[in-house]
Order: sequence, then C-alpha cells, then structure tokens
Amino acid sequence: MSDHRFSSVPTEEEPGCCHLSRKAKVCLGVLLCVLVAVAVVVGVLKWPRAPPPRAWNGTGSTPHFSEIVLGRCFTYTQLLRPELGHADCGQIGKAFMNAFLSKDPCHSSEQDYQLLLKLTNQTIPCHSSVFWSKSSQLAHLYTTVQQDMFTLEDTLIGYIADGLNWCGDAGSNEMNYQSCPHWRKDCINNPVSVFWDTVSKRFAENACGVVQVVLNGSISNTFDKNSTFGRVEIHNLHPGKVSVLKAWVMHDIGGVYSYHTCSSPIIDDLKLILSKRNIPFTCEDDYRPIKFLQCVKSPEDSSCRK
Ligand code: 2NF
Repeated sequence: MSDHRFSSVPTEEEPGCCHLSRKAKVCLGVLLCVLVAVAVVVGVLKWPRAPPPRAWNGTGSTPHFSEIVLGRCFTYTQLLRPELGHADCGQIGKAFMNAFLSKDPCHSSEQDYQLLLKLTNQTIPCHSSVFWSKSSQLAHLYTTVQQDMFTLEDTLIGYIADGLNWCGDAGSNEMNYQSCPHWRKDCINNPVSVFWDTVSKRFAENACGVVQVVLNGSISNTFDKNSTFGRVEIHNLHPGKVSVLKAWVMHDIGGVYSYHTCSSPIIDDLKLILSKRNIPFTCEDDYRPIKFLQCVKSPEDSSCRK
C-alpha cells in the first residue's frame, strides 16, 4: 500500500495547506495588485505637498524667461558687441535664476544680484552714458542712431532684462508664472525693482565725462525725485568722474503745450541736487539731434520745417 503522505511531489488531488489551485493563485495575485494600487493612490493623495505660490497683484514671470535670458545674452555677446564674446552666458543665466529662485519675492536684496553683476561687468567709455526718465522710447531711439552712446538697456545686463518680469517663491524652486509682487501694491523689495535699482546704481557709479539725460517736458513730472533717475542714479554719479550732466528736455511734436522747460522750477530741483553734489549741470530744450528723430515721424510739423 502506498502512503501518499510521504510523497515528495504534491498532486492535484491532494493539495497541502499552501498548495492553492491555479485559479486561487490568480485571484490572490489580482487582489494583491489592487491593494498595492490603492495604497499607492492613497499615499500620493495624502503626501504633504508644497503649498501653491502666493498670489500677488503684479503680472507673473515672463513665459520662457530663462530661455529669453540665454538667447539675449548670446545675441548681445556674439552679434551686437562681439568684444564681449568672452562672457559666459551659461553662468550669467544661472546667476540670474539663483538671484531670486527659492526666495521670498518681497525680501529681494542688492546682495542677491552681486554674482550676476560681476559676470556682466562692462566698461562704458567716458562721454557715452545716457540716462532717461519718462522718455524710454525717445532715449533708445537716440542711442540706436548714435551707436557710440549707451543707455542702461544698451549694456549687456540691461539688454538681457529689459521688458521682462520675474519672481520665485520661498517654498518652491520654480518661477512664479501666475503673479509677482507689484512694486506699488505689494512690496518695493521685489526681485524686479531691486534688480533695476541695483543695475541703475552701478551704471551711474561707472559713468564718466560728459553724461546726458533725456527728460520728458510734455508731462507734469519732467523731473521726478521718486523715479529711478531721481532716487538712485543722480545720487550715485561720482563728482570726480562726471564733468557735466547735460539734460535734454524734449517735448512731444504736436503736443498741446509744453508742460515744463529748462526754465521751470522742477528743473531747478534737479539743478540744486547736482550743485550740492558738485556736479556741473546744463539744460537745453528740444536738443536738435533728438528733435530730428521726432521729426522723422512728423516731418510736416511746423517745428520741423525750421
Ligand atoms: O525697465 C527698465 N529698462 C528700467 C526700469 C527702471 C529703471 C530702467 N531703469 C533705469 C534706466 F536706465 C533709466 O536711466 O532707470 C532710468 C529710468 O527709470 P525712471 O524710473 O527714472 O524712469 P520711468 O520712466 O519713471 O520708469 C521706467 C520704467 O521703470 C518702471 C516704470 O514703471 C517704467 O516702466 N519703474 C520705475 N520705478 C520702478 C520700481 N521701483 C519701476 N518698476 C519697478 N519698480
């Protein structure tokens, strides 16, 4: 008589305690998979996630910010000013991003931009710096025609950042594309305002010889003590380096009337600040080289026929 209990090979007819049928094994496998899937889904849903970035009153970061920065850097250093061809655009892009990513966008500081400033160091020849206030378009038209003149936006750092918006968030290493602090409504120490104050300060500190400023005589605040020019730039010009600041007070062609001219008290405010800083100052209304640029657009205006 054979004793099946000593048989080493289990048979279909005699399943042991762990010897399940094929069907039972499949069922068990499916059940296990379902349990694992449920556990994974519950885990993912319950996992503590980074809170969404804060919502601000200003527009969000410019889409494709880092690509634009890199592209502009290469355009400037390889095509526009090849004398700056040695600049490391990869490092410049990284330094720009590191200046504000993962940081509270209301506590930006000059310090955050120091490496970026170092990497974009550029010598602007004496007698070629052009400041502007409330006259962006005209001032840039002027330096586009006068290629040896530089506004801040004609330097590498200004060219890279002009017209862009950027901010991050302390709780994330991403840019905030939804919103950024508005400089008036949220906070003044936001990454964009601090950046322009920092680079404007350096631009002014480095200016030498005859320097110019294009002002808008067709608005009430031709000289604005709270503008970047009035608050940062004039206070950082070096009396020993700047021989004279020449102001050009320009008026819109066809405008109803001129709000301010060089004889207006508002220009005296500027004159006074500069005299206290021992920087000679001159002022001229409707400086002809710039007036001609306005006349290109309105050649028939009576003031352009003289
Ligand atoms: O965006 C620029 N390219 C820029 C911005 C700020 C400052 C350039 N700057 C430099 C330029 F080199 C000029 O020399 O400063 C000078 C012009 O600045 P400004 O404040 O004297 O002239 P505005 O016409 O009043 O302003 C220029 C632009 O900057 C904005 C303003 O809304 C305008 O679009 N702006 C001014 N102050 C602030 C601020 N604190 C500001 N944006 C953010 N925060």
